[in-house]
Amino acid sequence: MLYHLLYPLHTTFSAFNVFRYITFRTIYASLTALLICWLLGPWVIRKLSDRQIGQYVRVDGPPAHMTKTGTPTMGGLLLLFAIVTATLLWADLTNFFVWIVLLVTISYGAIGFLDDYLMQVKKETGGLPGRIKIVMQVVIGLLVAGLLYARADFDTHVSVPFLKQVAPDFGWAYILFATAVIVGTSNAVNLTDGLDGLAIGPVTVATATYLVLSYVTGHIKIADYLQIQYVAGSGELAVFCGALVGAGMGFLWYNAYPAQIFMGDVGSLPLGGALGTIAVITKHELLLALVGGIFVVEALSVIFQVGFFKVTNGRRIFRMAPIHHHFELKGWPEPKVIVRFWIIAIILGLFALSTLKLR
Ligand code: 57M
Repeated sequence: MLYHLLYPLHTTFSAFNVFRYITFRTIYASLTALLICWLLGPWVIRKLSDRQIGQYVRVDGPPAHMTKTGTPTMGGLLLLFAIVTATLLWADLTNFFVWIVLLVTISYGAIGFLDDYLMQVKKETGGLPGRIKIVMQVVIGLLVAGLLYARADFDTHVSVPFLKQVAPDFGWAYILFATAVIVGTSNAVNLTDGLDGLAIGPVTVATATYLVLSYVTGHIKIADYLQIQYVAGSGELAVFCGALVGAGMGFLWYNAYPAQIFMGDVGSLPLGGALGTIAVITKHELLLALVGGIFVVEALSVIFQVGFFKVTNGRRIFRMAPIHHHFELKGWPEPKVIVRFWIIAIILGLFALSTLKLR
């Protein structure tokens, strides 16, 4: 909004010319979202506590988690408010991709809110049935992928990290592929959100990585120099990524161990959905498996655990899945698991960026 209100005044006040720059607006979207989370955090924690919206902790989890019972949850509402507000304030609102990512963020947030509400407020154990959750996510994913596919300039080739010459064209099947990326990332982040700050840390790192990827993909000269696909208008997604990074840091201030608040499904589902959508729009879909390697390992640990359990009639690969619980049960203190996962997330993000040159 500020871009539309203030940039046109640059002919009178030359200082307002700065609003034309994505870099400037990305930085201030980040600081705006950070401040919103940082300043409103204590009030949100108080309000959730007053309304007894506290986490129910399953008894079959790691014993150490029982002390977390009653921790205020649904903190994702604060994350979403900060991200959407900062994006509406600082992004170019005529940009189609910004609205696509906002659509996924808000709709997946609504699905998560419904799940949390049924579980935390209505005390309906299990919340929204998993099947209904997945169907709603897939429908939104197909809608978004269809809207992108319908654009005349949208390319259905899929770039492969490290291999400059390999970019298979998926054609109409790209719609299914893109939907799988969006829904898969959303649920992988959801599974990862099982220790204090364990999801928001890597999500913030991954989004910072896609902030850079969005900027270079939307910059015709840099894209040409790096020989990556140029996607006109995708640079504006850097402003959304900046808002998410700022909100993530602000939320982590309160979600850091020992957490004063959990994000709930209302936070984990949209964060992963937004990340998957940005990966699709910037045409770095497969690279997300590297950038979001923590989420991939978490999800695969569950898939292998459940599959092995069924095949061997009750034997397990891990002490408990997702894999963060395995390390907990091995005796790693929770903060050690969390920070070591953050370190790996940062390494993966840096390595993913280096693949832009390693092609
Ligand atoms: C999402 N939710 C956390 C919190 C957060 C199929 C199976 C793998 C499903 C999986 C599952 O239930 N996943 C749901 C993970 C939960 O966190 C809440 O959920 C929101 C995210 N969606 O925002 O509101 C618990 O995680 C802990 N937590 C923190 N700090 C945080 O900042 O400590 C969360 C955020 C919270 C809190 O204890 O209650 C979760 O773990 O449920 N199931 C599991 O992950 C379970 N694993 C399991 O059953 N493994 C089996 C099979 C099925 C693979 C096995 O290994 O044999 C574990 N989770 C629980 N109990 N709760 C272990 C058992």
